[in-house]
Amino acid sequence: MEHSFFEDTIAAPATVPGTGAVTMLRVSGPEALQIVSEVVKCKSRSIEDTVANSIRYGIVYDEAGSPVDEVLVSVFKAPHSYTGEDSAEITCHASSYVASEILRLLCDAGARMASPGEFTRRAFVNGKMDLAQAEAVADVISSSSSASLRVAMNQLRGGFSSELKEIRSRLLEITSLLELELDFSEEDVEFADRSKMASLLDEVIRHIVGLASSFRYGNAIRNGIPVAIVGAVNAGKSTLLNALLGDDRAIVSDIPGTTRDTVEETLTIDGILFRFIDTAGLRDSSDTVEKIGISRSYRKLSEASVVLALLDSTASEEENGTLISDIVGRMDFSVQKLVVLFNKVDILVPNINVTLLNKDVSLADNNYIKLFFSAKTGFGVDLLKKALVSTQKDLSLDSDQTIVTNIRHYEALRNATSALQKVRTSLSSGITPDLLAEDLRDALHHLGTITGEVTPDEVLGEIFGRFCIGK
Ligand SMILES: Nc1nc2c(ncn2[C@@H]2O[C@H](COP(=O)(O)OP(=O)(O)OP(=O)(O)O)[C@@H](O)[C@H]2O)c(=O)[nH]1
Ligand SMILES: [Mg+2]
Repeated sequence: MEHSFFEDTIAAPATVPGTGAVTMLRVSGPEALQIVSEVVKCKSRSIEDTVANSIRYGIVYDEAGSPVDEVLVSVFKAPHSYTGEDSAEITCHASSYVASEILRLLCDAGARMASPGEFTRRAFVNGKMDLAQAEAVADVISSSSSASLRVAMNQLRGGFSSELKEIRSRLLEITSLLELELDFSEEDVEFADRSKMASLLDEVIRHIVGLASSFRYGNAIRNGIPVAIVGAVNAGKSTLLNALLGDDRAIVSDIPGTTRDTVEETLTIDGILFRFIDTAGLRDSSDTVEKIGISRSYRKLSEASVVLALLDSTASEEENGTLISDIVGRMDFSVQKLVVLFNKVDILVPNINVTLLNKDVSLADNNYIKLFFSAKTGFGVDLLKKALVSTQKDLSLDSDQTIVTNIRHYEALRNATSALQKVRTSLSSGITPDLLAEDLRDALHHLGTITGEVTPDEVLGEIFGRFCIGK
């Protein structure tokens, strides 16, 4: 077949068996329609003779001639299908027995079971999408917030890829300037305007560095914006986690040092996915295990995008002051935000109206938000949620901005940057064009691994192997 590189036909369920009303089985390959025609019998024309992009009703019979199920078949013809091959999607009743019977009949008729991600891999190999887009398919499937969906959709629709294409063509422009020079190297002339090249290069480097630096945010929206809950022992950190989740997730007790390991849980607030990390209380401890826990608390503190510092309002000002300076001293305010919660106000002032107490709280763009709070009664939880959303306000992206969410892409961008920086240094030190061209090619290579132009087979296998079967 003209459009495909594959000779065999694959089949697999594309829906989770056992749940829902129907199951969809996908068949793709040069013999897909022939095979489905054998298995699904229609009243008039066969599936094979059906026009593309239409849906047929048919009945599946087993070898003995008894009906297995009544199904609907969507017919696609190469190259206008997900994989770029002839394909069919059979919708049957969601009985795992029915599905496995139909799959068995399909395999008897010449198909074979698909391995994980094989349909998408075919779509990639057949040029229906590049590698970054194929990876976005998995991201769309696993997206759990509007932000992560938006980023994945942008990548799926080729936003990232077209940006890379632009970068690539600029680098090719520079490379061709250099190559022109190489062709005439005998004559010892310098064609390429070095300062023009340098400024072109600076622009490209800035662009790539910008993309790479979006990864911190991209990673956050994919896995949840990390919010570390830190504070002294017994301050109420685990109570706070439970209050936010509305669930008894972490153990709460009045014994200091209850939480030893970190406890993580995600929650979507206003379409933003947050990952809350309850940590071991900070104190001087001689207990080996607790000490390990506390060092983890500090690590989570420095890795978090938002630090929720929980103070016990009944503790002394001095104690709280020491704690806060310890926490603040470990933060980087250029990338981290701090929310200070004065917890247990219910003890401090019984019958207090916390809403009134917090009425002057400004959620404006400062790095520091202060709230009176009670994790136990839930006073202030709504305001805290608003505050958390407000900490992410300046990060809200316009919908077509490219955000890098994939560590593989991030590493490729980093590698491309360092190759280009080498070119940049060489440029000013007057190194010969052949060496410059080599580093440029290196940078182009790294960029090419993102979209899959030069991605080795093992890497492809690893990427598609993480997909589910039927995708
Ligand atoms: N009155 C009152 N008690 C609270 C509040 N928050 C937590 N507590 C109590 O304080 C004690 C400690 O709570 P935890 O949530 O376990 O405290 P923690 O900060 O996780 O403590 P460690 O895990 O030991 O570091 C428990 O008895 C809670 O019921 C609050 O807002 N008001
Ligand atoms: Mg705890």
